[in-house]
Amino acid sequence: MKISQFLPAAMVLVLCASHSALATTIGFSQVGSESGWRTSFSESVKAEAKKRGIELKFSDAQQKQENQIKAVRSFIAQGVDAIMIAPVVETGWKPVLREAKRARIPVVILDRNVDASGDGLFLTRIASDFVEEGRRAARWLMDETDGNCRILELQGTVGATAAIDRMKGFNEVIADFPDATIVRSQTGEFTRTKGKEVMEAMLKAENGGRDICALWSHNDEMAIGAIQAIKEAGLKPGTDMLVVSVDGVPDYFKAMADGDANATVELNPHLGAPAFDVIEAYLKGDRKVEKLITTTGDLFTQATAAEEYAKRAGK
Ligand code: GZL
Repeated sequence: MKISQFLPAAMVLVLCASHSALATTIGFSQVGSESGWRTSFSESVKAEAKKRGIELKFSDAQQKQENQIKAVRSFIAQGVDAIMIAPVVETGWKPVLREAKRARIPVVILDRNVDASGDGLFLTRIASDFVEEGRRAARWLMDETDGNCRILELQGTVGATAAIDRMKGFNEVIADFPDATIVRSQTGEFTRTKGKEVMEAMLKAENGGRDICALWSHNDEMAIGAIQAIKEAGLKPGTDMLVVSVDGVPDYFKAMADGDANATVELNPHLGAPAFDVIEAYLKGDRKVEKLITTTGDLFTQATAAEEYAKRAGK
């Protein structure tokens, strides 16, 4: 029995039109809010969704993969139109990605990678080239120290693409400098608190840091925590010990303007727009999409820190 037998044609047209005008619903599983950069990334995605009239179901996993997987399963059960995942670590994603594929729900990976690229389990990944970020940080430091530097390294989250690849890029460059050595390397889990705690321990183990030339931190958050530890050890960060990092968050520009840090490679947090572009095109039937869409960022130093901070503060 067709509804149109009961309703005037005009009302059936209105019903159809209103159905097709229903907002696209997208589930977004976010790592957490461990850093200023992550918060900017989340806020940027939410603002872009609002601008486009997309209904965004947002889940903060507090850096726990099991919470991310639960959220993705919930999105599948709710029958969302698409899913975006910013994975905390690379492994353990294939089962839930297969479930999304069986439910015919397209998935876009944002920022860090998943170990599932060969199986057609996601549409595309949108991310920065983390290896190049590590190379750029190392090139800056080698230029600054003529390749003669004993380095402490604060690693990001163990198993996260950003940590794996930044380390790879940095080590690739310093391999050409026999007098550049990473003397200690430990994870600070991308957080300010852990970065300070781990730096305190590394300084204690390294003669109070007196023979250390530089700190290489996989993100600004840990570097800001470490700067506090360097000061408490009686050293001047940015002078006695150079500080180089990645992300380009406002607080780090402030630290550079204050002379407490020296350089950072900016990481673009605006991943929502390219992700929504891909999803909206896919939902309209476009099946052509790059497997990787790369974002870029510049290296910033103290020379422009004050003006860059003024542009970013409070944003
Ligand atoms: C890298 C991203 C990292 C940031 C950190 O793209 O995954 O995670 O560099 C964040 O600030 O915690």
